Amino acid sequence: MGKEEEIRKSGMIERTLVLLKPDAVERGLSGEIIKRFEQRGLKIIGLKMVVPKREFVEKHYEAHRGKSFFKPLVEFLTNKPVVAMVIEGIHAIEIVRKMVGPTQPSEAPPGTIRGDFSHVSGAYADKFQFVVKNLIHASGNKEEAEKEIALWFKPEELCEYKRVEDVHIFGW
Ligand code: FUP
Repeated sequence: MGKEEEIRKSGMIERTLVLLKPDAVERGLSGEIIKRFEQRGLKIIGLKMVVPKREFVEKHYEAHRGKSFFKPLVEFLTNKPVVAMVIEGIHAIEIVRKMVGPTQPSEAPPGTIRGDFSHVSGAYADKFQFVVKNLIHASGNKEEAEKEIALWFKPEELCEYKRVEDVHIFGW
């Protein structure tokens, strides 16, 4: 077995789904956010802009069905531009979540994507029945990542290629 094959078999090279939600796209932040993942050395292996239909958004957020924010949340993503991507890297699921920051932007530390580009609080959103506009979605764990990648991307939409950093990841 080659070294890369052995490393991939360990499960440490993960894939995660990231969505730049309509507030990120409409604020022109897509490039800035994508840049952060690229400069961290994470590999973008799938990337597209989509305008999802209601049923599709409901499927994505199925786990939140029945919660008070479900309807405004689904509404917010329905028929609006979303940039979807699949990111690959060592422990990518946890690393991307750390880069994204906590759900409530008001709690998100500077340096995180939510903490640098948004500030709305959960209390504010709840009081006026808004969805918390926090720019970005990232899969929470391996099971979620697998399900979400399969929902948003066909296998042939994912590209395998080498980044120059791969020599440091799979080599030496
Ligand atoms: P996250 O994993 O950080 O994206 O957050 P969740 O999966 O818990 O929530 C999904 C989305 O629902 C959030 F991005 C914003 C919205 N939400 C609210 O509007 N109000 C809440 O109290 C919780 C979540």
